[in-house]
Amino acid sequence: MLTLCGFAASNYYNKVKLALLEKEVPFEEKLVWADRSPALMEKSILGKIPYFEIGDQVICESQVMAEYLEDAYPQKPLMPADPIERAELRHLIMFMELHLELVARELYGEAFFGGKVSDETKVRVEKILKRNTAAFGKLAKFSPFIAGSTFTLADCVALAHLPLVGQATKAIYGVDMLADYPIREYAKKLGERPTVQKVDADRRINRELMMQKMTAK
Ligand SMILES: N[C@@H](CCC(=O)N[C@@H](CS)C(=O)NCC(=O)O)C(=O)O
Repeated sequence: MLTLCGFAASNYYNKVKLALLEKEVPFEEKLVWADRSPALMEKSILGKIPYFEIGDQVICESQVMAEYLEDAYPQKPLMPADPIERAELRHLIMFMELHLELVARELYGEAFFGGKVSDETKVRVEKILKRNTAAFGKLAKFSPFIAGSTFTLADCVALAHLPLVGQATKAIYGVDMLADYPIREYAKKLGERPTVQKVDADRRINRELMMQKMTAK
């Protein structure tokens, strides 16, 4: 049995979970907090979640996990067959992860968790995000899906990450730096899918639990 390990408040966890649900791959979930415990570090070399346990085998990194699913469960594909189209889809995914989410992630401590981010970091991140959010329009289609007319792995990524990037920039700079894009409408439309509703319901419950754990510390 395929086991998805991690916690449902995590955007990377939810990217993979949505792919599993969309592809109708049977799986179990195991709650693992990113607590750097020896047990976690043994599975995931940087102590990051999500990861898969498949018998004794562990697969880390959400994109590697998602592409493993494409290889192992080719039914209900979330990537096109054509190599060029696959490359374009990977480009869009990589752009959202490297150039939007990973950059905005530096703001999350203050935006979502009551921490403090230095002014130097805020200035640096804002400069990078200005450039990257402007360029994003050259790749994202929203017609109605992020990569065009069909639901793909890029939608699992976009739904997991884009709202966070918007919320984090709004919280730190007072401006949603993705406001030029129809993300609210897009998320609402995709929110009609039972798979997306399931991921979101579990995310809310787990986020409550995570906040309780953090305040109890
Ligand atoms: N590149 C990784 C990123 C995963 C990631 O950053 N996960 C966060 C939770 S959303 C985490 O485990 N953070 C704990 C840490 O970095 O120590 C992936 O795609 O799986």
